Amino acid sequence: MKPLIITVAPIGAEVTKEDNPNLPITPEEIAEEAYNCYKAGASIIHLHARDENGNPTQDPEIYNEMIKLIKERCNIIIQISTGGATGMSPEERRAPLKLKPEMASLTTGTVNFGDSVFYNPPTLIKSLAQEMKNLGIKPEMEIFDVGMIANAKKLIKEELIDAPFQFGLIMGVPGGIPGTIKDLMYLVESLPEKSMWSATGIGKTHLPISVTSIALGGNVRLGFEDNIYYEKGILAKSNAQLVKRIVRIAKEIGRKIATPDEARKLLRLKIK
Ligand code: KMH
Ligand code: ZN
Repeated sequence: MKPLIITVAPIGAEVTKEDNPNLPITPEEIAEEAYNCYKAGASIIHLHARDENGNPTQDPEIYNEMIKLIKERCNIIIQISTGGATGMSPEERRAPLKLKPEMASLTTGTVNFGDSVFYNPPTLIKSLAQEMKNLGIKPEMEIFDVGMIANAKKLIKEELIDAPFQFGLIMGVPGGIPGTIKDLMYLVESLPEKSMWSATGIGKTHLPISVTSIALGGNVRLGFEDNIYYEKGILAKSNAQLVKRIVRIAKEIGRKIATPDEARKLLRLKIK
């Protein structure tokens, strides 16, 4: 099996310090957390940004500051969010692409998101994919429900995405595909040829989805964006604590851990 690529998503847009006081918010806190996760074995960081009040923002200046501080510490791959938070405008969401990160997320469909709607109409998906292609940014196609794979295949057919096609299977969002093993198998079997994938399960689905993905030869995403608990009723102390556990499990079942440079090679990233 190929080495395991671990993506950490330490911030997200929805979780607050009230939910877990260990949530990193400021660029300094986020950079330190990135470094600790890198040391623990993460090779990609999925980045969201928060303003000085802790609210989600897509302000490129804040992204720029975070990226600078992270790059001073380590060579973890930066994947910025173009999803931001529900309700943000397309212009806000795409703004940090101008920083030319190595990777960016690209959700390929609209989905109910708890009590909100995460709105991704075809014109937006296509224009984000085109912009990423023009800039040489590798998209990670975020799949919250099965129809999004069909939309991703359309982008591939239109030659807007280069192989290997990187998919992030984000399971268990209320409104999206549930986080069961059966659903994971269905998503994986529905992916096109030349795909790579990582999976994450929201909340209590986190561990079963992670362990199954590792055993199947897929990759994993973890972190406070998806899950703030270490175990039932016990909050995680840090994102790095969650990375360390996955590294232990992976090693026990014979998966090596990819370094950022190994992940760059496997994903064929273009931007240095
Ligand atoms: N915060 C969600 C509404 C992404 O980063 O691209 C969207 C999200 C996906 O987190
Ligand atoms: Zn995200």
